[in-house]
Amino acid sequence: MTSMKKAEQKIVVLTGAGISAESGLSTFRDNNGLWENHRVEEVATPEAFDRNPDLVHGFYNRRRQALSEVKPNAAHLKLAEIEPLYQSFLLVTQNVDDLHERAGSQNLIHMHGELLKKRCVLCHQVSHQRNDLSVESICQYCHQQGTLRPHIVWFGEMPLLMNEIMLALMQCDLFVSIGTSGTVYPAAGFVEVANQSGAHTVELNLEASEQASQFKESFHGPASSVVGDYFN
Ligand code: BV8
Repeated sequence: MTSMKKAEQKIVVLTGAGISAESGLSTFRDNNGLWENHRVEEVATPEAFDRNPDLVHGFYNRRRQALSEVKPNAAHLKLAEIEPLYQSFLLVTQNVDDLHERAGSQNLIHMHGELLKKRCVLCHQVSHQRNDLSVESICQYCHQQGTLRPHIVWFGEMPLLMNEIMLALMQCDLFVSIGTSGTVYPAAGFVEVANQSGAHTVELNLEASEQASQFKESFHGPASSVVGDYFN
């Protein structure tokens, strides 16, 4: 581990579904590939939405409503606590829940979008959404009906703010990956960018991920304990 003091360090943290598991939100690959009883291709692709918008709206409505029943866990809180200690701290999450915000994280990028936002496919306005969406929903900006979709990055779609993320990865001294299986790209390739930039790379996960061999250090266990142990 480098001898740099935290106050001089630039850190990028990547999180995945595993950091929200102990808050009660299901991960993607723990229950034999089914995700809330759906195959991913059925509900998390633009084709699925075109084919069956009611099914996809229902899938996201249920997950959006579930957010009011869960709260951040010790891992989310620890990341928010340490943020001001670093010269620069960027938290990139693959998660679409709002637990990092509720824990107090400030410099946060949701690269796969957010459950609590919607987007109009006609006027492209993105806005906050707490209640259910449906094909009957009307855009508050262009007043069209049936043009609203979850502001979620589906498979085959480009993740958000990739330029900012890549720049931070190329400039960071420390890259810490938490609670992700390392199976979804481009997020799964971030550790390689960090390694090539000369950063120290650490994996904190319940078990070795698909990218485990790429990390200089790894600590296995539930996020609510390994994150606190590593950053203390
Ligand atoms: C794109 C929103 C291109 C949906 C999601 C090579 C290069 C580039 C792309 C590809 C490629 N090969 C294939 C692709 C296509 C695809 C892809 O990667 N497929 C995979 C399956 C092979 N990638 C894409 O389509 C991406 N887009 O590449 O666009 C492009 C180029 C030009 C122009 C246009 C487009 C978009 C991917 C985004 C898809 N959307 N989410 C939603 O949430 O509803 S991805 C989805 O998976 C979630 O965001 C999730 O976060 C993410 C990754 O899963 P994990 O977070 O890692 O969760 P998982 O369950 O897998 O693992 C949990 C881990 O936690 C486990 O390791 C477990 O051990 C651990 N854990 C469990 N409990 C705990 C724990 N750890 C600690 N504590 C615990 N308590």
